Amino acid sequence: MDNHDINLPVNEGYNEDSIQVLEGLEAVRKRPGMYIGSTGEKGLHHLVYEIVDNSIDETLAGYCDLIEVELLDDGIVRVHDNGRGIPVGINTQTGKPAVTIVFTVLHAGGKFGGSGYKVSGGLHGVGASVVNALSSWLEVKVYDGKNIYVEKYEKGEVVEELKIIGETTETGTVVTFKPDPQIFTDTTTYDYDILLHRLREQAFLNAGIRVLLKDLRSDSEPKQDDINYEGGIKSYVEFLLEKSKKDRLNQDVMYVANTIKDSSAEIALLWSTGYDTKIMSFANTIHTIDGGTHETSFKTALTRTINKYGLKFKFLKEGDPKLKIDDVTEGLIAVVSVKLVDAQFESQTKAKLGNTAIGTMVNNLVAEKFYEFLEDNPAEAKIIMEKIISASNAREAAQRARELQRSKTGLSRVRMPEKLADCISKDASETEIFIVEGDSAGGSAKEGRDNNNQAILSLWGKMLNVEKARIDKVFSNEKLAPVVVALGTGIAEDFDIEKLRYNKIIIMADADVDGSHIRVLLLTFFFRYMPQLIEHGHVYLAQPPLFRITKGKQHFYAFSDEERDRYIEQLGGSTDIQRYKGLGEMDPIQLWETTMDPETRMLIRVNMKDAEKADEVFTMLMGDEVEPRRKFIEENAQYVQNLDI
Ligand code: TTJ
Repeated sequence: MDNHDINLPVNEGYNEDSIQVLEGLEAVRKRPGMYIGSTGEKGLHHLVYEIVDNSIDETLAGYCDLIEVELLDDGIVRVHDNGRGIPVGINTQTGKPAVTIVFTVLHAGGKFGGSGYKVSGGLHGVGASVVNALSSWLEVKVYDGKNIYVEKYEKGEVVEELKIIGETTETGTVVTFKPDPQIFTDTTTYDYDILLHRLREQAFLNAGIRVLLKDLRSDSEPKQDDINYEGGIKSYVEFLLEKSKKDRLNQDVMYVANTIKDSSAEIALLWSTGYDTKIMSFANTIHTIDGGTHETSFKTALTRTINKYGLKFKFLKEGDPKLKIDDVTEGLIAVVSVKLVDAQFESQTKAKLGNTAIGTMVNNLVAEKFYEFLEDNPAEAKIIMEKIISASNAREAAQRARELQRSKTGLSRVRMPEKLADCISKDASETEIFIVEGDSAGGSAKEGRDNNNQAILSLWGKMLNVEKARIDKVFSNEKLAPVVVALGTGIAEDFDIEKLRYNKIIIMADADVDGSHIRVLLLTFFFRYMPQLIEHGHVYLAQPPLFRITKGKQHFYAFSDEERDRYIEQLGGSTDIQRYKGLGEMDPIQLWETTMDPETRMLIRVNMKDAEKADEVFTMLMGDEVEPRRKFIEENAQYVQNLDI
């Protein structure tokens, strides 16, 4: 879609007579909040947006290709564009120049009560007079290709009437103003980054506009940004992806757009490999933080379309549970931008769009064009469908797990898992739980521990075939259910760190393939369902030794080949070396000495990076590609001293 189509002036005959006079300005200084939201920092910055919006309208009409915003000393701002210039001719209704009316009459606008443009941002283009009223002084210069005009105001009133001050061949408008410190009592200092953020947003939403933002204040470093995105909202999605620090799931940003009469809708979207959802919606370039008809329609239409495609192309079977909005939007980054005449804003913050017709338009756009896109790009569609179905499976499993958990907590006391050998202390700040794979290792750990503050949970059941298992299946398999019950926190939305029953959660597994699997599985599970555990540093990996070196009555433990060789050398040979193939080979005393005794053991605290890595390995292990899986198993088959996750 060509953005430049949207904002053509209503009629070519738009001129000084198109301006209608509606009401006076006194009200603005009396109740500034009514017009700019607040007189704090937000309101102060709003003044700039109100002025710049006028230049953007001129750009979108196709008459202007550069807007400069300069921050000067004393809180003064200058906005300069190279458009046609505000009309200076006399308006017949009032006998005043049109430009004077623009700056001195509230709600002055073009014909039909609008701004002279079909679609306009800001307060429908009425903002110039509001800015003027709230400024100690304001000066407007108009270049009309022949003459340079200037008019000056103080607190909204004309102090020097429009006059010619020179000749020019150029066209454009320059507005310089100083926000009134009597109104903006909190601050009159502009924040460069706030302006940059908003102007960048505008540049994304109006593909092709170019804004130069300059900081020329003597007390700050000279700064400048040249903001221009030819890719429009597609560039916006790329920008949001970069900010999310996630990888893209599908290659290209998808883009669909439609224009019907005076309304337009455009959507850009991409899935990342992450789990968060980022949907930014806009109406007439105003960020609708509370969403509204356009955003709701987007989400429901997207979900319906994905379900339809999934059924038609056999990703889903008839009778499978329907994919939900939460599944479809997991990892989604999208920008929805609609432009329409007479936008209705609702909600407390006026940041929710209410027009129902635009919802229908967005719905049809997704149902038709996005569906077509999926049909035309089956490879991309497959990647997306698989991600969504995996999200759906995980959600359903979490749901089942929560129900299980709830039904258990419904009892007066939660029944602890059978395989938990709990500790005596109930003071969670000093307790530890060792999660141990395998009954024999569990047995040794149970005997060797300090039962005052150390609990042992042995995971039972068949060793899990991680390659074939999905995390949700694993959970419903009840492999992980005892872990959840023992920790006491609940998972996902129900997670409550206050309920954590142990300060340290220590994963104790062998240094072989099966051990790697259980580590990867547990860390992935924590990462996805209880990330706070890792964020708060509660999760650890135990470090069992690989060798026991005996000489006479002395014995030593080595955690690597190198360490073993060093001991042998130091002890001068004829030593007895025992190699531990697994935790199960250690007797309780050995296990305590080497791995569990807080005085001598080594623990590795897991951070979010480790967990993320485990999550990636898990995804790889579950995936279709055989080669990386084979490699992982090969590498891990030789055990590892350093972490294999
Ligand atoms: C309107 O249609 C006839 C030709 O001029 C059009 C117009 O008003 N263009 C225009 C206004 N360009 N730039 C502005 C403008 C720029 C600033 C910085 C501030 C204001 C209030 C308007």
